[in-house]
Amino acid sequence: MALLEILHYPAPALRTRAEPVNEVTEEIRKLAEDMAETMYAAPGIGLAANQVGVLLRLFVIDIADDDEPSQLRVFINPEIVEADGEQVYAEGCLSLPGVSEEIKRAEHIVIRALDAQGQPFELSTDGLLAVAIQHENDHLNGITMIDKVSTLKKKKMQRQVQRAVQEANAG
Ligand code: K1U
Ligand code: ZN
Repeated sequence: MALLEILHYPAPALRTRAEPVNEVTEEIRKLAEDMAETMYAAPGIGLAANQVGVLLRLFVIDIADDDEPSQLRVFINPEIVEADGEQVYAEGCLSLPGVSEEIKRAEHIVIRALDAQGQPFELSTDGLLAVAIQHENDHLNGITMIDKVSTLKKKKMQRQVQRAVQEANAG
């Protein structure tokens, strides 16, 4: 397995719609494994392929707490087929370091996707898992949290990201 570089806003890949995966091959499974390792190392609860510069429709999620067994989920060519209700959650984003912002999303969703074996599945879920799925699905469509806030908040978030990246580069 390998750690991948996580791109930071405003990298062009974060603004680009990803393409469907044609076939779930060993190469795609290896990418999903590397993305999972990168997500755990960050640490984070999700990671979309755009965030590591790969423009394919695939993301990984694990919302298990540190004291729980890991529950890695791989979503390939995901489609949110139902979305209802409303919830607000203070989200983070590994591509927007230093930022936490309350984002309004659907409370309950139904998603269809392929798993790492290429098998179709459907998941009906709510709460944090639904938030994380919507966040990662937005990444695949070239949308980040910064596109969901007011112009004033957007400017604040851009400054926060610049500062966090500078601090990280300074060591
Ligand atoms: O896609 C990403 O940028 C990953 C992002 C996912 C996410 C977090 C919160 C709400 C919606 C989507 C993150 O994982 S940010 C880091 C984070 O949430 C976290 C980090 C350490 C422990 C627990 C959570
Ligand atoms: Zn993100």
